[in-house]
Amino acid sequence: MAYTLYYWPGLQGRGEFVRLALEEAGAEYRDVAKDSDEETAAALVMEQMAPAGLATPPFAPPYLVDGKLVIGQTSAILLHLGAKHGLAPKSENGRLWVHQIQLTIADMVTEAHDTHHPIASSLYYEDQKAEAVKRAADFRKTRIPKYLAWFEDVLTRNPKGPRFLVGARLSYADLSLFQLVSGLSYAFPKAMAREIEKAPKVAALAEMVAQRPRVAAYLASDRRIPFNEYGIFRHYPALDG
Ligand SMILES: N[C@@H](CCC(=O)N[C@@H](CS)C(=O)NCC(=O)O)C(=O)O
Repeated sequence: MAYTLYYWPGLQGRGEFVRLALEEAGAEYRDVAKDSDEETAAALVMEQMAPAGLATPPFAPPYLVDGKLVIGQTSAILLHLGAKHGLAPKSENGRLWVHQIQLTIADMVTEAHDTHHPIASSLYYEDQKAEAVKRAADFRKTRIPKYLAWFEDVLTRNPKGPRFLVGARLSYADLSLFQLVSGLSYAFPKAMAREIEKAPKVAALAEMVAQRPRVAAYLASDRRIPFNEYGIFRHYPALDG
């Protein structure tokens, strides 16, 4: 088994960005979240994060074990997988540009999470609902349009055309943008129906990624955990509009 992915069971979360890259690459991997019952899987994720003798313990899941390498941070995992599986350009400029786009996607993922947990991740949504309603209103009004406009602009400026974010080939950033658009559309169906119309190249990219044979097979399989209200992208009607 080439890789082991450690992530919380029962939700897509940030682990999904890694899964999409592994699936598109056709890589063999063990997904700890799906190996056993949820309690055992969660315990394993905690246990293996900082085993004795490991000098590079990740701060939080997802983390990927590749032989002796243990890599935390979604964007760092993707940087590694991108280089190994041809999911990023070979040039330093291209590699950095894909990484920069991924980090921007990661920023938006955190902001999406913070719409339902604006005060503390350790509190229930219901205990911070009033703040969540305010935070989500701003996210819908200013942040979704600003990020989507930036992704649209990146596609428009790509000298090789707007099919991919970078150059003329698929990169892990394209997979991640697909996941971001899917998650936002699940969480904020009303707002996204409005906003994605203003970003037609982003919408086309998301559609194109969904139709790639390996991604389509993965999405149709039981390996794809459905969106739910445990993950980052949660649909709470009070937060949409
Ligand atoms: N910046 C990190 C964030 C990692 C993260 O926040 N992981 C969550 C699950 S999605 C977690 O379990 N965090 C525990 C914590 O922050 O204490 C990444 O992109 O991977």
